[in-house]
Amino acid sequence: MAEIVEKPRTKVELKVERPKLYKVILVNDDFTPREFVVEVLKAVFRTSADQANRIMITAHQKGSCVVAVFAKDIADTKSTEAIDMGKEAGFPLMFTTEPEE
Ligand code: TYC
Repeated sequence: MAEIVEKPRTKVELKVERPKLYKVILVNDDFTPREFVVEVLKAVFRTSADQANRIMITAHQKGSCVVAVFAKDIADTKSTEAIDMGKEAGFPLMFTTEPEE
């Protein structure tokens, strides 16, 4: 007698979650020259000179400024790269990352 083979009925649903985005935040300090901050922003975050100036001035006046948002690994890599540029030049330039709400 032929065996009845049933297809599995379990429905597999793929849930694709949008990766969380992270803000990279520029933090003000009293030592890093303004022009150096602008150069780092242009080099690491590929901003225009105008955008870099506005971000730098905002951080200078308010204490911090969001530079851009990225996937976590990119946000971490870019902030480390930017901090290292400061370190190599002897400046305490600081960037932090935090998840977007
Ligand atoms: N406050 C610095 C100065 O007066 C310039 C500066 C701006 C440094 C923004 C860091 O995130 C910063 N030389």
